[in-house]
Amino acid sequence: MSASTKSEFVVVANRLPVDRVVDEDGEASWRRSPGGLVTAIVPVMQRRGGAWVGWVGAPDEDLEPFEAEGLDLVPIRLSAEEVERYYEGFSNATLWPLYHDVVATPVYKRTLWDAYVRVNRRFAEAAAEIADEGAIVWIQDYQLQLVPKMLRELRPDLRIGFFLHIPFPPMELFVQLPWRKQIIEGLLGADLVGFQTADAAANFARLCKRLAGAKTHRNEIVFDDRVVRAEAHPISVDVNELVELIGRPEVRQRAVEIREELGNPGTILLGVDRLDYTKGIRQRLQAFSELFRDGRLKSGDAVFVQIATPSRERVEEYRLLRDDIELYVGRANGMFSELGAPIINYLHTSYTRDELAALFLAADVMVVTPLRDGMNLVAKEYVACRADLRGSLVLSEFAGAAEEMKRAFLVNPYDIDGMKQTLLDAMNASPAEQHRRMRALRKRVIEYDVDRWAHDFLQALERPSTSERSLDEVAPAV
Ligand code: GDG
Repeated sequence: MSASTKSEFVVVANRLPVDRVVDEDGEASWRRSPGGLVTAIVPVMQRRGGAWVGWVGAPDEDLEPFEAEGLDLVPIRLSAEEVERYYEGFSNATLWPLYHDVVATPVYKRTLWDAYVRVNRRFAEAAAEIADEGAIVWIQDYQLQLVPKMLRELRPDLRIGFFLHIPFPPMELFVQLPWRKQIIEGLLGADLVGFQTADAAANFARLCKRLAGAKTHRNEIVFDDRVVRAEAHPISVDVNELVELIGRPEVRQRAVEIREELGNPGTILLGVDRLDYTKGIRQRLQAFSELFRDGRLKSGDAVFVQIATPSRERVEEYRLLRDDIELYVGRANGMFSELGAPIINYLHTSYTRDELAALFLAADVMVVTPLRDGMNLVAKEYVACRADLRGSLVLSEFAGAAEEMKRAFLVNPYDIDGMKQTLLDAMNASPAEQHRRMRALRKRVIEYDVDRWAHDFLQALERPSTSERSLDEVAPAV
């Protein structure tokens, strides 16, 4: 790809959609990263001829734009200090806890903010450079909330969309942020700001009014003589990919083996999460092990498999969380297991998609109990894999997914007693009840998969803006 090539469609995300792989001879190449976002957006890029602006994932890498997996990739360089301050710092130690109900204490430090501004500007400049006249630019997630405004200043001709993958907090929490006005105005540089839920969009609109003096009318926000729309576009999963996986004989065979390896327990419960303090891993394991303490379950009745994928290991809170969970698992197993049959199988590692699909097939009860979550794709992946209409989903009310998945066994993860009862209800659900619930859940996930999500967002972004109508007409003074 030459430096002068321009693209009509540009995605801007913290990470590029490829990972570097090194073969046995030390030869490095790029492979498409797994994950719903990449799977959803890549076909759109292939149709439109798009470019992707992002960081390669390692510090101090100076790479020219390159092509991989048929994609035009524009790498952004981050120094080791920027990784620490912009990524581990402002993104993951400030914004992440603030946007997740302050379940950990956010770090507010001016040096982190300064790095966030500097890196956001670098992304905006790279996008401005690569975008064709009138191009569509789609910016992703909380690491890049200043990019819409910065990019609009550089390139007012562009059509700019932004999608936030994590929750957007209510005003009472957001106003803690010393740089709250800058973030709101940063996002208002977009034509369309997409959120996982209607509540998040409403929180944003309210803050625009309060902090930026914008006028709002339903989902339209008038700011700086432009109309910005705030809409819910709940992300989903690649149902076709998962259905193909569970159709493979080796995956089905592996599901049978998993049950055997676990000692053929009465019920297999499963949790699959990045090891993150927002995911409620500790709370669910506590509810489960208290059922043994109370004598409502005994060894052999049930086994909990908790996959905890390593995540953000350089951030202090994550190190503490790991210690906390591992101590808890050790204690619970020590107290309630029998020789050779731990009640909790805890695995701090990451697995292939095939192995995950086999685990989903083996699990009788999928337990998804975040304290707060933008959406939670694992809940949707489990449902997509249960073409047999068996299995039960226990789902936190505080996951974005709960808005669409009312037929799950919904729980408040802070209510340990309530969660204990719901786990038992899910374990004891009759096949007929499992069918009824799973059929309803699958209907939604199949109809509204990740292709549909990307398509709907982009269609909304391209829709002739109401700003072409009279502003007074769309936004009477409120
Ligand atoms: C953010 C928001 C929102 C997990 N372990 C392995 C593995 N995974 C895959 C899962 C799933 C993905 O990672 C995790 O997605 P989630 O949605 O559950 O959570 P976050 O990572 O926090 O994602 C979230 C999402 O963005 C999308 O907008 O839903 O709310 O927080 O796909 O299956 N994949 C593999 N091995 C593992 O060990 N291959």
